[in-house]
Amino acid sequence: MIQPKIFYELLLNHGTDFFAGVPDSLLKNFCAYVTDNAPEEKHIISANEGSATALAAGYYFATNKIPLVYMQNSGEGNMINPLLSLIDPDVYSVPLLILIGWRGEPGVHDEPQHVKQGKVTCELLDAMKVPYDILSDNESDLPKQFEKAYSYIKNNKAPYAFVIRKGTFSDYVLQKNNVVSAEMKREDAIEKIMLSADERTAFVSTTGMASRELYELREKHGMGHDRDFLTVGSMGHASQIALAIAMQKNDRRIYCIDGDGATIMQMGGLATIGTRKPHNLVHFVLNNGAHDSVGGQPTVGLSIDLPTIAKACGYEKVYSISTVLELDRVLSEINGCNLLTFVEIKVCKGARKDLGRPKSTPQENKKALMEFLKK
Ligand SMILES: Cc1ncc(C[n+]2csc(CCOP(=O)(O)OP(=O)(O)O)c2C)c(N)n1
Repeated sequence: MIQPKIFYELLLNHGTDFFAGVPDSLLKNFCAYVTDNAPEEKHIISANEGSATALAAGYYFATNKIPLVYMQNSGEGNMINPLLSLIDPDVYSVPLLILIGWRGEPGVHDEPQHVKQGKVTCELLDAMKVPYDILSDNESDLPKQFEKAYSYIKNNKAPYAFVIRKGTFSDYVLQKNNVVSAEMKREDAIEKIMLSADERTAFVSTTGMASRELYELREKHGMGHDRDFLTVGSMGHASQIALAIAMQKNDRRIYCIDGDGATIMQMGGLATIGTRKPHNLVHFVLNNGAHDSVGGQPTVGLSIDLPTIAKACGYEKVYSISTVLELDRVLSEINGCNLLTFVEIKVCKGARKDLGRPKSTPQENKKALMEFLKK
């Protein structure tokens, strides 16, 4: 295995001292090391992977140094546009090192949302003519791999990727683990929302642990899963799925359970919702100020005022709450109200150690929801 410290120092030795990206579970030890050790002006946890790519370009224009962008392979799609229309040698020709966590690597068991992305991770790089190497998990191989990567990047003023397999980095525990002082855990808040909704309400939940928790809470209460759409992939898009359902099914309520990282990743969606104003949509954002599902690295969720942004986008009712009492009050108020609503709930980081994963397949999930919506 590779110690994150060794890898980080090799990057510095090759002149790379700027890091931008979105955290990933496979890169979590490296991301945590960078969060703790890179100076603040040299590390940006970006809204999405496309933004990270553009930040890297800006850093290069200002310094002439080779930046690094890190991401889960789910983020390759978000990166493609700036990679091909900004970074590419046919356009501005920006030297760049990319780290890609390889979820769903063929032959390695993973969740359904990673399977297709895992199969095409390297093919996408091939199609974009970005050369890559699968990073060895043996530290003694690194100097050679770095040599090859950096000589390509420098000679061609072009991007090069390291694809990172599961288990490549050894453990590193995030020290800057900001504590959110809130009464509830994400799962407590989801349980209250779930139990407060009438039986015709459909739920659309976001990527990561929120969907896993909703699934398990339905099991715990013997409620079945047909009214939930679990957005297991497609980070940041749950609210748009919810919007379109709400507009077509305006005789029932739609509850979107979102995360702060996901909301910020595709924040433009708030403007679309706010201008459409579906009266039957309630958008809950469980704000723990972190990418909790992939290691707890910070988001800017607690440094910005999400309810004010939602209000400015056109949401009619907005709340920001952090206690059980407030949540109870808001949930009962919402029940009698027919206005587009945004509820920020500040929750603490962390999840149960024994949190499971959905047992039904995405297609079973979709079929059940579509039947439910017909009723
Ligand atoms: C496009 C994309 N980038 C990165 C990921 C990896 N990922 C999965 S969940 C998650 C964090 C989500 O954070 P947030 O929405 O705040 O919810 P939390 O985990 O804190 O509950 C990330 C980064 C992904 N699935 N898709």
